[in-house]
Amino acid sequence: MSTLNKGIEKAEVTLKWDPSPVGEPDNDLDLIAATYEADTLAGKPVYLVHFDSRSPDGTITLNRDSRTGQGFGSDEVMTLELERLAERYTRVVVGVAIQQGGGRKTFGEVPHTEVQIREGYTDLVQDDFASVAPSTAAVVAVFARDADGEWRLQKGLRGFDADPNTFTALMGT
Ligand SMILES: [Ca+2]
Repeated sequence: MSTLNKGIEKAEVTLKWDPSPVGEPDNDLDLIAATYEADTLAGKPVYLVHFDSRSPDGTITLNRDSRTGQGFGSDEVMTLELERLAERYTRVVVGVAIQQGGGRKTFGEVPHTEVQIREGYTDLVQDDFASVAPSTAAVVAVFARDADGEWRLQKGLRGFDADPNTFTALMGT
């Protein structure tokens, strides 16, 4: 009977933002996905996907990354083939972190930041980070399996005051 309640099979996350003014440190935002097993200790992902880390089974892919936000269209793009994830993975948390190399930088200081999550042509999430303007990183969505094992989306941005590395340890909590 679960065919009537089919979950999300494949999702695409796109992120865009504006570059910093000439002479100022680059605006470098990173899309990050963290994958968890049901019995994982809170906050400890089994693996991470970001500009410097791939998923071991190729189910979550960062198709495009940017260190500056320059250029047209999306700056970072990530594809999550949720229906291909092994059953033991029960949760995937998607977040965005701002590189802090040039000093502390918040979402409020990066113009025209926008994240979208789509399944096919259906918009699941669209957000401009206004609600987390004082934060330096944010969870943007959580995909979690329901009782039937189907993937469901839990919406809602959650801001963190952490650098990207620290954020990866916090985003599952
Ligand atoms: Ca980046």
